[in-house]
Amino acid sequence: MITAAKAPTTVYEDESLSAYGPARATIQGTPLAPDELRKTDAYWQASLYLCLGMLYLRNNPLLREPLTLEHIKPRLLGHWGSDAGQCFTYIHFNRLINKYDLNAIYISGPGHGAPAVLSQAYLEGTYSEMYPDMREDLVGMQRFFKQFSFPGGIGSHATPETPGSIHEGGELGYSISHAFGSVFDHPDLITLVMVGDGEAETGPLATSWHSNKFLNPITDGAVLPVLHLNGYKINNPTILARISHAELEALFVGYGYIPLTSWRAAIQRACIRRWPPPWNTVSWRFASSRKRPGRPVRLTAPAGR
Ligand SMILES: Cc1ncc(C[n+]2csc(CCOP(=O)(O)OP(=O)(O)O)c2C)c(N)n1
Ligand SMILES: [Mg+2]
Repeated sequence: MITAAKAPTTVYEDESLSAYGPARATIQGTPLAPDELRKTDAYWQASLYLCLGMLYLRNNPLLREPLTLEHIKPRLLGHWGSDAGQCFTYIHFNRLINKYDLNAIYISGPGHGAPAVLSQAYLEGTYSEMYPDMREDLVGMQRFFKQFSFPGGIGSHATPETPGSIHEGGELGYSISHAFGSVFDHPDLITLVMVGDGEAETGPLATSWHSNKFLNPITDGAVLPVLHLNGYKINNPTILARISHAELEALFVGYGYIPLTSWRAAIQRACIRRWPPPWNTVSWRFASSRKRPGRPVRLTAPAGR
């Protein structure tokens, strides 16, 4: 018997996601207190500043002097594209890890956007702990910026030197497989995996959405894939950001996920909920009307470009 998959109803049924569209909030209420929201937003802005600093600056890290050519890296190597979305997701996931005392890891599919994870390591203090010459002061920040993708420094992808890194960034396609591998036989682990929309076009990644068929919800942990629809693979349009939103949702329903869509403003106010066994998974929810447990995939809005 063939049963038609029922796609969840979206709040914006008639509106397709556009890489150029406005930020839209889809949740009701205010899960974050105003002060918490302000601080989280400030942390995000600081992260973005660090990302830009790594990409462009070799000196004058806090722009205390008027910017000159001498301060700018002569050759730019590095990706901005996924940095904003990755920082955003990382920060909010961190907030939830603290709030719910979760045992969790973050896997960066677009590991080419290394400034995202490096900025977090630096702000958390682990970078300076591991590399004491890169302290959280003016001199340390200058070194931290300059070394990024620079002769004698570190790579532009999330390389093994990145504190806490166990997944080499750079070769696209394996993030979902690694995420599922990480939770097999680890029932308490939640792995959030960020997938670039360009990365999603690689053969290995396109196939690996089906890894959910191998997951035992009782003996394994949970994977929370976040698809980052920033619309581009470097500067070329991505397929998943160009099909209609209904088609995109239907695709993921077909893969066996419950797609939840968050626009930038919605992510900021996203809340988390743990379902009881046997689902044993975490569901990010932006609309309280959704009561169905499952294995969600999040389709994240353009925030990177
Ligand atoms: C297997 C593989 N093929 C090609 C590349 C070259 N490459 C680096 S980044 C990138 C685009 C990735 O797009 P996306 O995941 O959307 O990241 P964004 O450009 O949005 O940061 C490509 C094709 C690669 N790193 N690995
Ligand atoms: Mg992209």
